[in-house]
Amino acid sequence: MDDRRLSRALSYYLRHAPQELDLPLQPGGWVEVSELLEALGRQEIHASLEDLQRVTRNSDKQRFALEGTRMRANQGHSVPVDLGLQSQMPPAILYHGTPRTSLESILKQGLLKGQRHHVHLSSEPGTAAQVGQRRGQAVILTVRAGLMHSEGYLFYRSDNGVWLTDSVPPQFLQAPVTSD
Ligand code: HQG
Repeated sequence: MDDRRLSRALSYYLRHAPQELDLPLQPGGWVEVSELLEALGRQEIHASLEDLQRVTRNSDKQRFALEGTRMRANQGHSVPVDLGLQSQMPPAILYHGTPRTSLESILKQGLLKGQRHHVHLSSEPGTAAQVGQRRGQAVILTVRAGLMHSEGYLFYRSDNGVWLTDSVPPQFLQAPVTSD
């Protein structure tokens, strides 16, 4: 299995479907590497510790963490998991990239977390553009995170630098910049 497919499989099982591997997530989203490798093997995904280390190291967005004997996805879960993140003060402005087709609904309803645990925000517009472009022509929304924080909204920062919050009401969103 090439690294790209292994990375996809790890994202899927560690964020969304640990139960399919019969592998309960420990607090923080961790699983034992030995058990993970064995469970992957049962799915005909044959990988070694070195493969996990390489995929973790090379993940463009630092999706995974390997610590001691354990591995986890840093964020993006849809299964219940407590990542143990402390809320912190965000920068004044954060960015969210989304396909143009979602814009009207977002400006009406605000940003909603959907299947994930949080709305994902980026500190750089470039990163937000990449996220939005996954699904078509992207627009980048500016989020007045500092103002939200001063009004009591909580923000978290995942180990790989993604800013997370529960929702962003429309009054904290600013007109989008088109990315080409
Ligand atoms: C949109 C990937 C209509 C939202 C990425 C997004 C990121 C609304 C989609 C990470 C809406 C949800 C997260 C509303 C939000 N009306 N559409 N009211 N509120 N949306 O994938 O932020 O590769 O759950 O704009 O790179 O796109 O998985 O969130 O388009 O970092 O590591 O609903 O996932 O990282 O989509 O992406 P997602 P996202 P990984």
